[in-house]
Amino acid sequence: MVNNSIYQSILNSISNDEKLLAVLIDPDKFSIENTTSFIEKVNASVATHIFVGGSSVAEKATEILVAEIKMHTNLPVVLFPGDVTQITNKADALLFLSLISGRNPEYLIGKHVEAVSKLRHSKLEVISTGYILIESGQEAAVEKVTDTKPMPRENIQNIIDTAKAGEFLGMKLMYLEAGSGAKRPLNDEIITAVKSELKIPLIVGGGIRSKNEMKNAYTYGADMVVIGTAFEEDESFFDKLRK
Ligand code: 1GP
Repeated sequence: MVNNSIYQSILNSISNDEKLLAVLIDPDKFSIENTTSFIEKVNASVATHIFVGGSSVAEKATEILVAEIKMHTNLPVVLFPGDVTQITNKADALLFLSLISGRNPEYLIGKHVEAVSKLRHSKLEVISTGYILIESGQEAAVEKVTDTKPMPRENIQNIIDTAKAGEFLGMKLMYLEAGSGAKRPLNDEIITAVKSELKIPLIVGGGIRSKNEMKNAYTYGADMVVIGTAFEEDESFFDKLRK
């Protein structure tokens, strides 16, 4: 039987008109001693998912952190890996990312092939996800690590066509990204245009630092918002997002 419970629950939430929020934890920037208190805040907030991943993470750090997080929450823990080494069976699901804004074959198929030996007998729910990096005025870590260029903001048609191509290829989620720590989040025009083209759920992340920016992303069409840096920099942000 195909394990698709997390994906199915995302679809169910969307059909019930519920908005989703993922808190992104980068093992490279997070002190494991802080897990209990941080996850307590996540649990008390409107967050619906925990994403774990980063552009460059030490081997085993993800597995150790995910195991610790799972001891403190019932929220689904979803891997958002920067590399194959970050895949661990301790999580509930894996965003099987294809960097479709770029043209580096390693991030379109190479890493995926490498990942299979870890996934073949795993119970991790594998969710095929298109990942589109949009330029934000500064070089994103993803650009450096993957040696790809982001898509220019102005060329909206190309962004839409890329997202739609991902959907036609069978991707189950589309992740529209301004890059972690982006100075400004994606604008209404881009989110609205992409949303209007897609039948699959739309995830939006990068540079969202206030409740207002989060709400805007939902209003423009995001089904799920991902926030990482704002929580890393100031955990009191959770107080504004209490259930
Ligand atoms: C990064 O979209 C995520 O991949 C979250 O971005 O860290 O800017 O919130 P921030």
